[in-house]
Order: sequence, then C-alpha cells, then structure tokens
Amino acid sequence: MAELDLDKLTMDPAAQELLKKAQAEGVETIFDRAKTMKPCPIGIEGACCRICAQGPCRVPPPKKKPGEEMPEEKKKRMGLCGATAETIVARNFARMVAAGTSAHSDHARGVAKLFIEVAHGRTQGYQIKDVTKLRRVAKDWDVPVMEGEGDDAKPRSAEEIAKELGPKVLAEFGQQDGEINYVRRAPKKRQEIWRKLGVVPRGVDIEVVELMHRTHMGVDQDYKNLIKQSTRCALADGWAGSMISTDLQDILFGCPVPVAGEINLGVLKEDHVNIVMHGHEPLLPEMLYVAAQEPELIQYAQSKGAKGIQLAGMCCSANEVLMRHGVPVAGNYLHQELAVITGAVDAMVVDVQCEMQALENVAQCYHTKIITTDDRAKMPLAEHIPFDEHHALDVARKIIREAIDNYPNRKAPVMIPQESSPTVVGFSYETIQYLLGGSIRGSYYTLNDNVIGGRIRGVAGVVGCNNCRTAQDTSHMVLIKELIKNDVIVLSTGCAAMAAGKYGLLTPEGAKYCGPGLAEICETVGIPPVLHMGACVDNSRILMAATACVKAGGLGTDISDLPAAGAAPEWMSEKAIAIGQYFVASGVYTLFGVNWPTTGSEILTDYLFKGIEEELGGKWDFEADPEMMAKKMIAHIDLKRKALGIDKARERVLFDMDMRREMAEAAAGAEEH
Ligand code: NFS
Ligand code: SF4
Repeated sequence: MAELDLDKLTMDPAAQELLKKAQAEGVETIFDRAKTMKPCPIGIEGACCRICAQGPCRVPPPKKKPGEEMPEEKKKRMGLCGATAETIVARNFARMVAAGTSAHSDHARGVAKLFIEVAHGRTQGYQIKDVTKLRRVAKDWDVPVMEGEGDDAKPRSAEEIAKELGPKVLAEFGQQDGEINYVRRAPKKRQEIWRKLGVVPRGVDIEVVELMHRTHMGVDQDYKNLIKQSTRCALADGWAGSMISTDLQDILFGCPVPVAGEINLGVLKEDHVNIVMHGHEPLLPEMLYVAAQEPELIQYAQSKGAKGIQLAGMCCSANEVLMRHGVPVAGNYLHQELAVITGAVDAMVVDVQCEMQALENVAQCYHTKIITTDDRAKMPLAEHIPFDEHHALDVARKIIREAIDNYPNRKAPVMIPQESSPTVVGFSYETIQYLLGGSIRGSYYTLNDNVIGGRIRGVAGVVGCNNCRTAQDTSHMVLIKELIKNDVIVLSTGCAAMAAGKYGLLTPEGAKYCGPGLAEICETVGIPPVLHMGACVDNSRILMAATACVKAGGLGTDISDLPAAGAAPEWMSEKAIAIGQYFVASGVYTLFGVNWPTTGSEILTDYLFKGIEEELGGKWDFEADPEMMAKKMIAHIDLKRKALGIDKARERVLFDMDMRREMAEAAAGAEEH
C-alpha cells in the first residue's frame, strides 16, 4: 500500500490514528484508493454522456491557455446525436438533482407509511410523542384538530388527527396536479416568484419522473429548460420530501430540544458491546435505542463478559438519535471504515444512503458484523435482517442479540482512539424560536433584532458531507471558524454539523472563537455559535428558520433579502446537489467546495453562477479554498445588509464594543496595579 500523508487526508487525530492501524494491519481504506484511483477528468466536468448506447460521448472543453481566445470551431462541441456540451452537462446535473430528491423523498415516504400504521395502532414500539407538533402540522394540512361546534368543541385525539393526516401527507408523493402543500409555508413573495416561473412542484414523484424523462436521449435539449425542471424537482425535495420527513419524525419521535451529546470514535467502549447505527432513517435506530436499555439484553451482554451495551451513531442516523436522545456519535461519513478498524464494533447496522460497500470488505478483516436492514439496500457479504415496523422492537432485539453474540469473537488488537468532544445539539426551528425569539413576539424577532442591530452580521448554513478528495473536516473547520469570527452565526446539519462537534464548536464555549457580537449572544443565551439542526433532511428546518426571519419583519420581504448564505465545502453526494438547488431556488447564495460538476460547459456554469439569480434571487458558486469561501459569503452578507440599509448599525455596534472592551481592559489593568 502507498504511504499516506495523514495531515492531507484528515485533520481528525482519531482518524489519523486508525489510518496508521489500518496501514500496520494491511487493511485498505477509501483513503488508499483515493491515492491510486484519480477521478476521470472528463466525468468530473460533467462532460461525458452515457445515456444511450451510441455513446459514451465525451465533450470536454478544449484546453486553452489563460487569456487565449477559443477558435469558433472548437467552441462547438457535441455528442453523436448533436447534443451540445450544455445539454450533456445539464442532463448530468439534472440527474443528480433527481437522485438526491429521490433519496430524501423515498425516506419521507417510509416515514409517512409508518405514521399511518402508528395512527392505527398496528406497529410495535412506536407512538405519537409530540402531540403539540402534530396539532400544528395538522392545521397546515387543513386537518381539523377540534371536534364539535362552538362551546361544545373539544380537542380531537392524537390518533384521530393522525389517521386523517397520514393519508393526506402520503398522497403528496403521487399528486399529479396543483401545488405541494408546504409551498404555502414560504414567504408570499417567494411563492409568487415560483408561480410566475412555473416551478411550483405538483407532487413529489411526478417531478422526479418528469426530470428523468426529460434527460432521456433526445428529449429536453435546452439547458435552461432542464435547469428549470431541476428547480421544480429540487423544490419538491426541500419543501415536500425533506420537510415531510422532518415533520413526521418530530411528531413520532419528538421535536428536538437542546440535549447534550458526545462526538467521535472515542465514544466506543472497549468493555462494552458496541453497536454502530449507520445510515439515514431513524425508524429502526429509535427501536434499537429502546431495546438497548432493556435489562434482559443488558444482562445477556454481561453473560458474554461485556459490561453493557454501547450504541453509537454514524452519518445522519447518528444526527437523528443524537438530537432526540443524546445517543453518542461515532463519526461522520469518512469514519465508517475506521470504526470497524478499531476492532471494537460488534455490529454495524445500516439502512440506506452513504454506506460504502467497502464496509463489507473491511469487516472481513475484523470480527464486525455488517447487518443490512432495508430491502432496498443490501450488500452481498452482509447479513440481512429486514426491518418491519409491525415488529420493530423484536427486530431491534434480534439485532442487539446478534451483536452481543459477536462480542466474544473480537480478534484483532482493539484500539479505540481517546478523542471525543462534548456537544449541545437539538436546535430545531422551534427551539431556536423559543431561545432567540423572545417570549413577547413569539417569533424570530429577537434574532432579527440582533441582525438588524449588527451583533449578528448574518446567518450561514454550513452543511454537507466529507469527501475523500479533500482533507476530512478541514474545509468545514476553516470555513466555520472564519464565519463565526466575523459574527456570522452558523446553522448546520449532516456531516458538517458532526465535524463542528468534533472540534468543540457545538458547545457554548465555542464562543471563544467568535467575534465580539456573536460571542455576546452565545454567552447571554447560552448557545453554541454553531447550531446543530439535525440530519440532511432537516435542512428543511433551515428553510423554515429563514422563512420565520422574513415573517418576523425588518429584514426584507423574501428569503433572498436576508443577510444569509449557504455552503457545502466537502460535499460528495447527489443529495447535496438537490439540496443546493432548492436553496438556490429559495433565494440563497450557495457555495460548494471540492469540485463543481458543470465545468464542462462554461455557458451552463455561467448561468448557474450568475444568470439564474435574476430569476430566483439565489445563485450557485464554487470555491475550493474555504477561507476564500468564507470571504465570499461574508461579502454577500454585507451586500444584503447594505441593501436593507442596516450596514451602518453594525459599524456602530463594533465601535461600541471596542470602546467597551477598552474600558474593560482599562478597568482590569487598574485592578492589577
Ligand atoms: Ni447528507 Fe447524511 Fe453525510 Fe453527506 Fe451522507 S450522511 S444525508 S449525504 S455524507 S452529509
Ligand atoms: Fe452520445 Fe447523444 Fe447518446 Fe448522449 S444521447 S451518448 S450525446 S449519442
């Protein structure tokens, strides 16, 4: 195996330690493969079409020297059928949006189906936990929450409401005409923009199917029209699929409130049965969490010589159970193989999305059992224990028993890194409203007030994955630290949020990295500078928070007016592209790092980075350097502040703060002497 330059691969000391262990034990990981297999230079630009059997047709832009004019004949690039570079690159981009939307929406469909089963009392272990949220969501779907008239009216039972709400939500997926329901949640002006452009989704499935149809050979061959349908599809992800996941999961499992947790591989325990829950859908993890506390199973673990059962999460499943129950997190995306390499994971239970097939190979070298649980996501070498909501608790118990039975089989030397960091998570849209909204207005008004007054310069969403083509977590950290240093509060989800947690930014003490304005807010309210809002489907919470800011007043009339920006500096998944597209379509300036999948067409890239802003108020950008990325986001935020006429207020605040600090320093100096 090739020598690895660890600092270039990951900034996480736990990961570095385990990579050394892997090297010593001759176990190959994604980090090794990234060294030997380079990305295809044509594919990386989106310039390869393989949607029909006459291709693949490759249309990379001819390399020109800087400043050199491209000869006209070279500008014309096309596939055998005449599809231009614009069409080919746009089709590839569109298909990423379709796949990403499918992932979130198929997840949502599963939750909706479970929800209906729970309403009818046909499941095992589940219940409706958050009746307040149920009632609020029901109103948004025009489901009555009271029965009877006038003085005789009394609240309907949770089950009654849920029985009526469930099918309505599920119907959203197959709806053929009209508008998806949650469009009504967006600011009025945003709704008008969408309606005028004709991009309001009709349903969820229809937008994906239509996009797949339009990217078939010889259908839509106008790149702007392809991007338009990508927008419609992505909006069905953000404002339907993902938002439905978030809402129904909150109703079933509880709307997150601040809870303490712990992040990194150090949460595994050598003398415990370690079970890692990896994937995205919290349905089974919720039951594993219940079952792992059953005395019978704990005793069973003890009978095998373990002290107890340690559950830990990975990827977005981790975020789900972390923010609802404080279940510790073993790591983000690039930690998955490394967890197995500790030699201490007795079972890794996976469901769907972001699970590397390499897991089954790595597991061959250790004793770890990889258990797939979803019929949509199998691996040939893994054991399959299908999840079934009607016997969910029994399935969870069976899985835990298998893990316990596997505990005595540990063989390779076990090495669990020490690293783990405390975190405070669970900043749902509702929690932020409660903490920062102020009790009088019951809205995001106090947050707005602080933005207007200048203590908070702006709001940034930092989300997305790890990507083995860039050092793990480094871009997340450089970007986030630069933002909070400049008083930009950060809302985070997914693997980015976990990265923030690993390096201490998810605790109120993270205030020490902040500029004076944001530090003051963190200290007064007792919040971290980076608010962990959940899994990637919970980017819908960011949409809701942005909308609430608009509605609270003082910051314009649309999301595109807000001093805000979004970024995914280490993205890798198609879901990230779908998310980015719905943020752009919701009016947000959105930057991605690592690489950009449309560079094969300058015209298309130019449209996504500039032209699209005229239509949607948001736009894409690419920036590989995280420091530069922060600068671009802050510049955008300042531009929006200026447009709102609140740029001067911030100068006054900073002036005040400097004076206050000088006075404090002078006072401290006087005391010393
Ligand atoms: Ni989001 Fe979550 Fe992580 Fe990326 Fe994958 S786990 S859904 S896609 S890698 S952030
Ligand atoms: Fe080539 Fe056109 Fe077929 Fe694509 S659709 S592979 S560009 S012939």
